[in-house]
Amino acid sequence: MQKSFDLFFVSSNNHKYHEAKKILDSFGIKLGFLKSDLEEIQSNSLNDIAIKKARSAFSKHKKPIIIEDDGLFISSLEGFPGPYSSYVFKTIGNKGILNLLKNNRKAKFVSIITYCDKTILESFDGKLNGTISKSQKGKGWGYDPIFIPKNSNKTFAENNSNKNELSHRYKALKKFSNWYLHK
Ligand code: ITT
Repeated sequence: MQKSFDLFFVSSNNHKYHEAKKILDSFGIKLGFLKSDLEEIQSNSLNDIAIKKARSAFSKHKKPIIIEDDGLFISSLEGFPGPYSSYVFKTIGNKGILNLLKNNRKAKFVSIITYCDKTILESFDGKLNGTISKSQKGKGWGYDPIFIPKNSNKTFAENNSNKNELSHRYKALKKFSNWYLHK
């Protein structure tokens, strides 16, 4: 069964996997899922966190894998929660973020996808600019109810019909696919 996959997404987050799978399907790459809680180092750099996560995922599973590390960077908060996005979502959540914001609501989502196998370790990034809404809108996971991508007036939770064609995840996975299919 597992033989039909090209590589595996190692993560504790089902939502990230489902979006990544759809995106890689569109590039003809079959992505399996290894649900796993990976130890995350404390660092100000998504890149460093992603590299450590990828190394530990490969040494645990011994198969070609990708991992993803994301951050929501809010301009008026000097980039907070950034590399701490997962922890901040679990603690103060969207409500807590909204309470911290005043007029400047600029933000960006960043994704780092890191591939690791026996001999290769390679990272790819994707960024999506947007704004933080004034209240939570729509039903969606993570920060989707408060993130409005640029050129839209709806949060990702209100309208996710084209999320997988423009998201930070899509942009990083597109770069990854170009590399992976030609390596
Ligand atoms: P891993 O096991 O893969 O690390 P995680 O959920 O801890 O899963 P991250 O460390 O990358 O993943 O955390 C980033 C957080 O940012 C994540 O938990 C979500 O709350 C949020 N996030 C990332 N991408 C998102 C998206 O497309 N839409 C909404 N929220 C997102």
